[in-house]
Amino acid sequence: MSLKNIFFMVLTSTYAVSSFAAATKPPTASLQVAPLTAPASDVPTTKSLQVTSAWARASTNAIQAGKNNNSAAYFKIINNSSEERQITDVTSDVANTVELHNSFVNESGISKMVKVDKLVIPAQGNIELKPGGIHIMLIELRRHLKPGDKFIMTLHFADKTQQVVEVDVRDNAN
Ligand SMILES: [Cu+2]
Repeated sequence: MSLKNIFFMVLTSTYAVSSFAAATKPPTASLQVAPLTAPASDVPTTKSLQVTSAWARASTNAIQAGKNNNSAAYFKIINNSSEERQITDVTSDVANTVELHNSFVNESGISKMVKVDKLVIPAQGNIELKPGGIHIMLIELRRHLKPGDKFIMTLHFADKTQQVVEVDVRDNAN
């Protein structure tokens, strides 16, 4: 075999290895993102979570600098799968900061909130976020949330998947 042929073989095998590596690259996280148009009550599959009754408290004032312009979002989430799921983060463009919160009443009878790291949805179970309990805290709203408005929140799970939720803005009293 001539030196030229050996050189050619090395070249082609290098090419084969690199193209194989490219073809077997794991899918990027963006492939797992639900489309923005997905309705909140998407039909559940064995892998997915069903989110129902997603709503957020209307903000009391138009956004003004220095005002207490926070809100909170609530929903029920049902896990039909046989695996526990954990919400580790929530994002939305309606607020500068979005946090997972739990409410409790302290020994003086005063209602307090505490930030939590994650929300665990047990296998074949559900959790309900509601006023006075677990909620999604929307801190420093970027716009006034009026009753009848809708906005999008993205739930981020510990397994790196995401789920988009459409949230209805409602009056506090309703
Ligand atoms: Cu809170």
